Parts: sequence; C-alpha cells; structure tokens
Amino acid sequence: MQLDQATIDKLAAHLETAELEARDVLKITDDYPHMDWEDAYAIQDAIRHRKEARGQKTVGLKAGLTSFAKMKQMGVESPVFGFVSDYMSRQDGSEIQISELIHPKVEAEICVVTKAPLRGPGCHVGSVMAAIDFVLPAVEIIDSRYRDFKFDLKSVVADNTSASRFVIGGRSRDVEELDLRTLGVVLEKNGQIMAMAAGAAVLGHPAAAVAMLANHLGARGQEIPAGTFIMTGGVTEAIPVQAGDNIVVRYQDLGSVSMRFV
Ligand code: OOG
Ligand code: MG
Repeated sequence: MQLDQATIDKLAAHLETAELEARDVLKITDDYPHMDWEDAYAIQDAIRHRKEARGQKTVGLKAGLTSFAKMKQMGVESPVFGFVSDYMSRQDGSEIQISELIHPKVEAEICVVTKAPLRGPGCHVGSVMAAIDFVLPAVEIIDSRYRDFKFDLKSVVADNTSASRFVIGGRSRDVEELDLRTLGVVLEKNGQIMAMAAGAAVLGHPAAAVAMLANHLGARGQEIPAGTFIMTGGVTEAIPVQAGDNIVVRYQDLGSVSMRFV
C-alpha cells in the first residue's frame, strides 16, 4: 500500500461522486503515480462500502478486459475485476437514460451463476465448470468516469472497472448443454452488425475468467460464494451508444438481449 486510508476514502468519494453526477474526471494516477494494485482495489472496496452503507446491494461480480479485442481497444494487457450493484440493473428490452451517463459503451458478455463456492489459489476451468449452476447472457453498459475513456489499469480498477448498467436477458441454460468456447455472439446497433465473436475470445474459455477472479480473490483471503452472478467480460470491443440507438445482441443457444438508449 502506498496511500493512507484518508486518501483512499477521498479518492473513493471523488470517483463515486463522478459516477453519480455523470461528470468526467482525470485519471487518478496523474495525481497519485505511485499508487499500487492494493491501493486501486482498496479504493474500489471503499466505493462498494459507500454503496452498501446506503443500502445498495452488491448483486454480482465482473471480470473486464478479458478478451484480446477489449485489451487492444483500451491499450492494456491484463484483466481487472469489479462488482455490480442492484441499481445498475435494467430489464431486457428497457429504455436506458443517456443523461444519467457520461459516454456509455455496450459490451456483449457471457455470464454464469455459481452453485458452489470457488476459492483460489489453484482454481482452473475444471473447478469453475463444476461450480456453474447455469449460464445466461447479458449486456454490460460501461461508462468510465475518466475523460475520453483514457485510463491505465490501476485507475480503472479504482473506478470499479467502469461498471455502470447491465441488462440480463435471453434464456439461461445448463452448462452441459453448451460449448462455451464456440458459443457465437452477434452485436447489432440499429439493425447493423457491429461486432461478433465466440466465447473463446474471453481468455480462451469464459470459465478461465471466473478462475482468474477466484484466484484474485483467494490472494486477498476471499472467495466467490455459491449463488454469485459473474460477468466474464466483453467478447468483442465495446461499442459507443447515443440517444436513439437500439442494441440487440444475439447469443447462440441463449436468446437475445436488447435495449434502447433515450
Ligand atoms: C473497463 C471495463 C472492461 C470488459 O468487459 O472488458 C469491461 C473499460 O473498458 O472501461 O467491463
Ligand atoms: Mg464488461
């Protein structure tokens, strides 16, 4: 740790206020170039505590920057982890208010819900597959609080990995019915195909993102409890959206997820 608790709390308030007021800020490593990974996750944890103290429930965990397309788009080379809260959830087919956001982008994600706890170190695709209750599709709406989506990994971790909204839709399936690696995903904006990929785009296998998350938490003495909703990360690059845009993502064997930005 390089930062003291007062600075961690101050940066958490700074970033969470930017989120809640839909205002962009400069990346925090500009002012705190020596902050380390522990500081970055401590700031994210402090944001989570602020939300939970307000009664907002943490309803899922997310892995981000898990596909090559996303890493390339953002110019970074390792995954990051964050959380989603109840107030970020929107119904399939609903309208999403652009005025509450800064510069949103959509991401197509393959998600799982666990039926057994997962604890690293040593978690691998096999242990994750055994712990998956079911698979379901979701679209994440990310909205970095940093100006022009310009950040480094520590800044984005502190900013809860740009978490902002998410829409679960389609239909859930037992994991035995699917091949998560070849599961195809087509992302359309206003009827036009913008991007497509298969599950293997995510670290070779979406379950590998969950294993990484379990190992990351294990290193901090934490686990993924049974019954956790986990987003494994965008399979393609993220697509910017504006008011008036219609998004439909079609998932092989899992139906589709859609929303309209207003
Ligand atoms: C960071 C969050 C990335 C994903 O699925 O890759 C993410 C960002 O790109 O702003 O959620
Ligand atoms: Mg994401």
